[in-house]
Amino acid sequence: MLGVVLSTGLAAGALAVPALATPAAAEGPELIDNGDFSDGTDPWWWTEGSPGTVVDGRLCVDVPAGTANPWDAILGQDGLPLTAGESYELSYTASSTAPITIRTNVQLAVDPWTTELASPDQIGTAPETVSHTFTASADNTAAQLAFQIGGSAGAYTFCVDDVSLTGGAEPPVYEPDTGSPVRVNQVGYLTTGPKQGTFVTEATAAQGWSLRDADGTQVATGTTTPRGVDPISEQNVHTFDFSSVTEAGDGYTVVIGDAVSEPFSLGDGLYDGLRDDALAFFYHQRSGIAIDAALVGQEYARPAGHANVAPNQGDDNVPCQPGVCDYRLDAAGGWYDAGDHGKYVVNGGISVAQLLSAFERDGAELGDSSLAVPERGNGVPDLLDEARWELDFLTAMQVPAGEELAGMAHHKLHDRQWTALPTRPDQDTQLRELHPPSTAATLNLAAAAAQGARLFEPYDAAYAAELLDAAETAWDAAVAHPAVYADPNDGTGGGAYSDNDVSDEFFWAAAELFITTGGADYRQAVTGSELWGDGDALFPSGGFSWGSTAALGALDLATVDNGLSASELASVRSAVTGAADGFADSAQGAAYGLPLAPEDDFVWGSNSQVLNNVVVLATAYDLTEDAAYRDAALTGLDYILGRNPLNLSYVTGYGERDVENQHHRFWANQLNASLPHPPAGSLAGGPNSALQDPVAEDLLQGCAPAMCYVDHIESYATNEVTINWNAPLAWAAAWADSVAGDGGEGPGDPGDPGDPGDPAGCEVSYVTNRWQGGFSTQVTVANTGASAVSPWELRWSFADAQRITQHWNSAVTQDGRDVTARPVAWNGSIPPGGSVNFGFNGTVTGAAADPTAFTLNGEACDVG
Ligand code: 9MR
Repeated sequence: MLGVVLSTGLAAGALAVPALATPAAAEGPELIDNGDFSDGTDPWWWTEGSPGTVVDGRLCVDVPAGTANPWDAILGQDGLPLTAGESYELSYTASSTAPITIRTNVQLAVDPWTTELASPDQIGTAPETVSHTFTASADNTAAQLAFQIGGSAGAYTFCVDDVSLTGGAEPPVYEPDTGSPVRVNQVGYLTTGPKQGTFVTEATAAQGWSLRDADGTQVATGTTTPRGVDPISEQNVHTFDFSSVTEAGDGYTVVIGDAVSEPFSLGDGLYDGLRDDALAFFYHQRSGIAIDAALVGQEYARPAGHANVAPNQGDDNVPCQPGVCDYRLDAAGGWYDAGDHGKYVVNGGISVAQLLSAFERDGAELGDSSLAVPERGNGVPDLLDEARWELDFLTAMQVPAGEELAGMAHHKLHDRQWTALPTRPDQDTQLRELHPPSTAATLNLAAAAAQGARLFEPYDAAYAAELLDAAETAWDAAVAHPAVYADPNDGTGGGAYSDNDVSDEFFWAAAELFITTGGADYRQAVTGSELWGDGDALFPSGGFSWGSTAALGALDLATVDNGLSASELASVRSAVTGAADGFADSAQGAAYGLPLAPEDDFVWGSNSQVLNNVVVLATAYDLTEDAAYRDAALTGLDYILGRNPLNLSYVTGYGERDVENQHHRFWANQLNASLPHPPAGSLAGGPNSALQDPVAEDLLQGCAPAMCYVDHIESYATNEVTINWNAPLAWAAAWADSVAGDGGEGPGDPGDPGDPGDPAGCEVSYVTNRWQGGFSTQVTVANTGASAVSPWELRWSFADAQRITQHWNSAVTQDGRDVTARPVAWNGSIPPGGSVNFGFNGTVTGAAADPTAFTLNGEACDVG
């Protein structure tokens, strides 16, 4: 028979009374998650050195000999909501292999750890049920239950089961504050872009809307279009469209009846700040380097994390998990993945690749001294400096030569146990460990390093060669070990990021290696892949992601100069435009303009799925200049920035109703007011209809898919920040900035005619194939000068009557015999030592000599 011990908490200040005498406490809702350990150990945590495991349905913690204080070994659970004045009952059943006195505390989860309950409880060798009641003295959205079980000379095992904390008022049903029913992009709209919004109303008939400027003056009117019940929000909605208004200004509002939208701007400079802030996120997330107040402001400065300064273990000499390897790696540096301090090669690969792609598309705004990074002014574009921080980490995770699985990459490196919120990176005491290599990680490394190699080539050829060597070694290792998968259950102390289908990673890595090297084996791996020619496999409808990366390869093959034949190029480009057609249709059909197919779930990180679809749409626009793609890409950004069912901007610092409590161990202001909120430009993961964390489970039952989100720091499954989510935000913002002012008739800034960059030395190769009545020409323009030519403009005159009828990789215009070639969106800059290729077809009869004189930005070029 179990003994029963009943008492009241010390903080309640009363003598022991039977729990039955306080029925109100017992009647409240259950606040402990997984108190019977039927779901394993989550979300319980314990201190290092006294690990817990589930044994026969109980959680058992091995406490080593010689702990000095009760708090030297703790088993705890966070996130317990308490209401001042309400009474609570805590109960549990526990035993210990040696009799001990523990301290059972319900307390503030941060210093000064103020207790609501603090009870010394005797635990014997037979299981006994212990019960306490207490009255909370203060409101606390996230209190902590801590069993302090240390403080004895000997070693013992403490086991606990059926932990329950009930009481408090039944929490009111959570009703999100959605503000105005008139939903807009709270940042604003590009002057020549689409301008649409959504109105939530029970009305079924069209309503009048008016657009007001900052003075309240009406500048346009119209009527809404009723759209019925929107499936993602289950709201009855109308849409409205004021695209015809192009007058730039701030403080616009849309008014419908007595409802007024949040204010927004019309203008073309809306996205450059977001681009820079979204990129600054990566500097903030750097491991192994102090975050400098001069670059980020005092609030966000912090000491270097995991730099081997106590109490950190340091990432410069990291062992493997027991049994995985017997060497150590210096894997200092890199970016922390998210709100945790894990560093993952899988997720690091896609993140750095998307930053590199932003640069590869249009590096004009991402050059040296463009970002707040410590390497400003070193002659290398700042985006590449930031990327190098992660590329160095990825290559450091490679298994050394001579070891088993040499050349593969360890899947990840992280804490042995989850750390509590908040924990600043330099204050993390956990052991850091390398987890086994995986094929997916190895191919992430191969792809990202191959892309990095070609982009670093003009700036640091030796480093480019190192990257390429690492990439080729990784590729060979992946080919030799094509099915080494990460364990889906390896999720303690860090995320699992497991992925048992690596055909997409093989395609992506092969594509990057082929673009960089032109190698025949890589070409074969691209065109011989089961994914080649399968648009649906390359571009899954829910959006590409860390686990589905083929699109990264396909997008680069479609836009970056490479050795595919014209018909192969056409095939991969049509996969891009085919996918974009689907997303554009979805956006047009959706009342919130969302480029996500209605049947696709709102998954963990849904905002990044939206943004990755924006990347596909934007690339399709770059390729075709079809305004339908641009418009859908921009309405995708509208959704992220406020035109959504919750009327929230999911980017901190942008929009009137921006989120600010994302899950993060340093930006944890919600838990400790001395810590900052996330910095401007931090994207929240967004709605996740699977309710995969305790807060979401508690608050969001029954939510409509796009409303399964809460701006709460403990809701890690809806409200975390992550490098692979901020990367497409940065890409999309950079793209939107570059097409601002573009009316849809041509690509934006990179080729802006009439504004050529500085002249530089150049050499032109001009090769023509003739046939009866026609010709096809390939041109290579090499920059032989010392600085980048951006944008560029090549001119020549035909001696004869050639007429250009078709062109690719350049905007070519002909006026009589005079021809001008300018960049398309992705080749606006020719770096020193770099070149651009483009081509055209034409018609001609009779003589057709090749031109022999060319000027680049007004300066004569050599002809090679
Ligand atoms: O982004 C990841 C998401 O796709 C998965 O469903 C989820 C659960 O495995 O994990 C997410 O990644 C988290 C990672 O495991 C640990 N760092 C934080 C990441 C974002 O929440």
